[in-house]
Amino acid sequence: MAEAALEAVRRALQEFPAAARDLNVPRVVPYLDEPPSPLCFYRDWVCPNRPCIIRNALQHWPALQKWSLSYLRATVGSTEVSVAVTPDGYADAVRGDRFVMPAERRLPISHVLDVLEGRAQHPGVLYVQKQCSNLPTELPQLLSDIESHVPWASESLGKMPDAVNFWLGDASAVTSLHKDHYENLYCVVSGEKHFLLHPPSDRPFIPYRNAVLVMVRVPDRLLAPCLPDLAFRSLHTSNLPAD
Ligand SMILES: O=C(O)CCC(=O)C(=O)O
Repeated sequence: MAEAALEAVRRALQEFPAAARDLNVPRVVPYLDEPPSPLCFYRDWVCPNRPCIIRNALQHWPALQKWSLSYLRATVGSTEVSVAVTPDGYADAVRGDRFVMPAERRLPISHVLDVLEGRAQHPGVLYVQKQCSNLPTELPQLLSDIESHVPWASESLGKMPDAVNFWLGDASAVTSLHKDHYENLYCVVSGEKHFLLHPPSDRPFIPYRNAVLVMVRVPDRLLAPCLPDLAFRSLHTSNLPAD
């Protein structure tokens, strides 16, 4: 009897993610043709944890017209920024029992652009990707090309952004599955970005376990796509997503 009840619970749990999606998760992420009002943004998207794609939100940013590769080269080409370097593009990735952080190099933006354009070689995959407001701290010359915050979002959330980050990479740079403790506004100035989103109802089915936090630590010449040979530096153990 108890076994039958347990089996029924197991079955119900197995069906739960699909049922929750059917009930509550739109099949496609909706497009808005203009930015929502602060109230609508909060009510319709932030509160129910729903993603949306907003068109025509950044038209007034000079960056949209200006940020070509040649402009970036001329304006910030010689500026050194922190660049994540990985053997295969997977930064902050779980490998076996380890959570592997990328190596970090200080490189001039012009070198990153050369590599992205195929004009220069660098071992591994380069990705300008920081979470600590690298736009104002590392590339202040670009600030006049954007707004320092997105006014309708700041009003909606009742605060200014905690961080304003600049990301630059190509299709091989992949950020691992994670949950942010922030609301994110991702402003695509050029190119495209693919996100794989899970609804909150998937959370119990995404495996978590303890992983040893390590960092890729190899000379550049060894950053070849052969992970098993890489050396790692242990940082500390932390509770992190398993996949
Ligand atoms: O752009 C990326 O690669 C990652 C962005 C990210 O981590 C995020 O939006 O939470």
